[in-house]
Amino acid sequence: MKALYIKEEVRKALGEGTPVVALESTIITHGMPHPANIDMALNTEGIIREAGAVPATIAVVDGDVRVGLDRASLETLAKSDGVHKASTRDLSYMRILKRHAGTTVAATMHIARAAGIDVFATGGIGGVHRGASESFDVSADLETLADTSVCVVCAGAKAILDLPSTMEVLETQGVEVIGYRTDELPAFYSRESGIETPVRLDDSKDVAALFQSKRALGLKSGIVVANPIPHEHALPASTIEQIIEVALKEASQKGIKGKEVTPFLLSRIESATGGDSLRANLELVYNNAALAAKIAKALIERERMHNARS
Ligand code: PSU
Ligand code: MN
Repeated sequence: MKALYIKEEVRKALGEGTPVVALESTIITHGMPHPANIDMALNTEGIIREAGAVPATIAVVDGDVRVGLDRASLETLAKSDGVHKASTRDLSYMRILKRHAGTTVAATMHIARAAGIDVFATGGIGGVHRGASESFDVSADLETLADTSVCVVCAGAKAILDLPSTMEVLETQGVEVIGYRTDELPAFYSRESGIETPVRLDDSKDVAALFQSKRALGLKSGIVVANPIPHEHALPASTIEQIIEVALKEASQKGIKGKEVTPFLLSRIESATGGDSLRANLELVYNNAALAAKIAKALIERERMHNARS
């Protein structure tokens, strides 16, 4: 049983120094409904290709950990009801059972790093849940960011989470949170959270430089690039907050726990906002994919310059 199945196109790109961008798959299997999910997956890969990089969507297919998926696998993941959600601790179990699973940010980061991919685009990262001081519900995404050297491009984190506590944990773990062309941590559907980002960079080349500098120092944690949703697609934070409060109450009444919490809240927000939040979600993912491709290209450029000098 091979640990990783890397698609030929991705393997070739990595060998030749063509930029590669990893993509997660829980967003496909548990983050949005069909058929919006398959459209999103294909469009996101298209945006990365147009920008001159190679997309590598990561998932578990029939128990195989795959880096780079063909269209048939993407469709299987997008369509089937019985697809699992795999974070880091679920990966080995999914392999033994030969299941299909979407990989979370944590699992995708781990696999990307093992495959030699430095840049990863997603929608939003997981974090500290509201009420975590009672429930201990903190996403494994944060643990993995602490010890996995990957650049994660996202639109911040959803306000279903406790954003100030999430920022505290990232600080403890040595994870830079870079506001891309913003001083404020974006909150997924909206550009505002009221929380300042510790670092602001306005150029993808500077993001690449920071990431490389961090590696050069031997620092093992990842970095988060928080890229706000474009103005024209953003939703007002106050509308979303009201919906989240209702969804959180319902989750606690129903006793939703563990890895079911995030998908439950996401689907409630989706239905309460109608098409608006889904459209916003798609647009922010596309925006992140385009930026991730730029960062991946800038990183390769820097590596070339470095090798030419030495
Ligand atoms: N946040 C979103 N959309 C998502 C997720 C998070 O806005 O689809 C997914 C990501 O895959 C993330 C996972 O890694 O949920 C976090 O789940 P948990 O909170 O169970 O760790
Ligand atoms: Mn959790």
